[in-house]
Amino acid sequence: MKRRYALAEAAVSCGSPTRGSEGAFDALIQAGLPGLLGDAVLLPMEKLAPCGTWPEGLRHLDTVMEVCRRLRANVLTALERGEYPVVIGGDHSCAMGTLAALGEFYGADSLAVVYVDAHTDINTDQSSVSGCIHGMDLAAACGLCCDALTVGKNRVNLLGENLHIIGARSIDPPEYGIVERVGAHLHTAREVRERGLEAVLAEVLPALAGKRVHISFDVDVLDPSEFTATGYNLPDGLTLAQVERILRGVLGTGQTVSFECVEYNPALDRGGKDLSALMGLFRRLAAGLEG
Ligand SMILES: [Mn+2]
Repeated sequence: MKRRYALAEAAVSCGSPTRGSEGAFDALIQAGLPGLLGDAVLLPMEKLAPCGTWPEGLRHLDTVMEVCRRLRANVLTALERGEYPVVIGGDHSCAMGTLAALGEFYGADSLAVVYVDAHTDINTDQSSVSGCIHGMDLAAACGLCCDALTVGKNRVNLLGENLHIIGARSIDPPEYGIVERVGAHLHTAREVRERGLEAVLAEVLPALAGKRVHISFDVDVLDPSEFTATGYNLPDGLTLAQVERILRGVLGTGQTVSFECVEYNPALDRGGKDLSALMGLFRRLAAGLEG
């Protein structure tokens, strides 16, 4: 039986240097996303006060963690009601809230994450140069960060071997070491280009067997020729068709338990071109979000 979708808002942008992605949920709702998802349940979030000046250290820690705590509670509510969470960021720091709920509900050991992103987001609070928390969510999920970045009662402790990053092309030097240390699977945009996407998927998809899978899709994985309404426009990205193929392949395993789309910034979307692209992608995937 099809589960009902729960569209959960993660109204946070100050885990990143760019304001505006906290408006993505409202933009997608207005564009008709709930209808596409069979009249999804809405789990909106009260917007917190705008982030002020740029603090030192872990940037806007309190705001980011407050959003993550609220998101964790909302995602848990959806899971307990038997709904299928679709989280709309916000910047990628919200993944800490989503993964806290998923780890708690399903058990971290049985959880795999397919992370489609131009970045690896696996800096710890120690290795990060920028202090931006949206670059630390995977390290936090793997239990590598300080307690201040723990969302629920306990760390998630996702196993690195269950982490599959696809499309990365902006990776900080320390992140390579962290990826290797935790045993995560990194498939860079360059690898996708050189070996072909099908070769990459032929490794990723079988490795998901027996797991419950969370898809975390950062729109900045897309090439700027097709999508620019996001904080980073990095050349040599993936095409919309490639992203659709990845998502369809992972959804096709029938093992996905949740989906997350982050970093769309409507404030940077002149004429709503990228909103249309994103809605098109959702439309083509809607039937198969549950696999
Ligand atoms: Mn990113």
